[in-house]
Amino acid sequence: MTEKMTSQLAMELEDKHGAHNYHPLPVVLAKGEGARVWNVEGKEYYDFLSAYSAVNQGHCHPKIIGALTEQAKTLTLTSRAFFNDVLGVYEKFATEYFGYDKILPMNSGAEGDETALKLCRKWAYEKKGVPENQAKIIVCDGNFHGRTITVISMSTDPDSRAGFGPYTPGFITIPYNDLGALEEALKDPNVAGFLVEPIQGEAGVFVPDEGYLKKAYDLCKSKNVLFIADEVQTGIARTGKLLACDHEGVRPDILILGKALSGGVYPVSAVLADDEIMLTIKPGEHGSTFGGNPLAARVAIAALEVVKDENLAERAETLGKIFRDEMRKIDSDMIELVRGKGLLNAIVIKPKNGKTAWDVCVKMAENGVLAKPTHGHIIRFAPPLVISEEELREAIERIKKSILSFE
Ligand code: IF1
Repeated sequence: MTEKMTSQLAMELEDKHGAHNYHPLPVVLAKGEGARVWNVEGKEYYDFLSAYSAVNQGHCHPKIIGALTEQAKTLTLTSRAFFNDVLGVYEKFATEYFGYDKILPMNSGAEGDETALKLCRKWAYEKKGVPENQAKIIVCDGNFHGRTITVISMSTDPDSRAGFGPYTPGFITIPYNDLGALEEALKDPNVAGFLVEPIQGEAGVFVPDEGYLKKAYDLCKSKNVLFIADEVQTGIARTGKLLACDHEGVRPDILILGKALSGGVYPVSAVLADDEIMLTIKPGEHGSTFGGNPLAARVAIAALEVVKDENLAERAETLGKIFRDEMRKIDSDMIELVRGKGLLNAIVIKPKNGKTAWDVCVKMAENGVLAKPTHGHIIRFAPPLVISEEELREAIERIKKSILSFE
């Protein structure tokens, strides 16, 4: 390629040659470091999306990139037909880190969810005694677990779901944050699991009532039903604890992780569970070409070490409070509501003079802060957890200025 790259050219190339399954903000990024990214022309932004909470450890963290490049020069992929000398080290490290007997490594978050569903069904037939092909899994309205056919079969969002049928059966949908509905659904003896996001990310950072997770967990236990937490977005320090379930002292029977498990460097996901559940899947019954490769394993170890070394959970907790306080102080009737936990936050925008959350995001981008609207009227704010208080306050000023420009 001889033509000089510009933002315009990059957007034209994507439009012309790529599938049109996204509608991005007109910002073309070329470089990242910590909480900041730069476009092709060198304009600097604070990244308040963090690739949907994958880049919790900050862009191009030297320790994670070091692990990646070192391992990339040595051995990248063996498949699981053979052992490799890193996977077991990672498995020991990660199971001790999260407190489970076993880990099953995959790549994308959706694959993590698929794996958890398979594991739950297998457990239902082998341990709980559910009759063959009768297992049901309870899921929540407004959930987001990824893009595969089975995962969208659980979805209630028409954009994710419509036009892709027929759908996978075996799911019961109940309202989120509704213990009565859960109790009712649990009366079905063939229910094997309850899959839940501790905070619904895509739904607009919907934080359930305090005590919901704990009570939901207890209800599941009383019916011998597995409590399955999708912490792909909420996990790895994002909400102010290592896991969002930790806020209520809940230990999921099956835990799904992705995104920041690699610091956003490489697709790494995982499912964690104890032997009673995990060992129901036998050799040959599940797998992946790339899952558990030595590159992923090295990257994940480094990414998890960074979370502890740099106290990212505590940082998220403290900085999140500052962020919500400052947002609530902004004197604009466009701000209907500020909500969130740790550094996973959202503002509900009330349109004004025809200006919507999208216009606010375009204005923020002009002013050097990147965020993305979800469901039309909600803006999610999730900077890398390594952002300094000074950087955060500067970004807050830019956000304020952007919102007030519509007054
Ligand atoms: C896209 C949303 C976020 C997730 C949870 C599993 C997955 C995700 C809780 C699947 C993925 C992503 C995917 C990305 C947009 C994004 C997203 F707005 F769509 F909902 F983060 F909020 N569980 N979330 O949030 O993980 O297979 O993608 O690795 O465009 O699909 P994946």
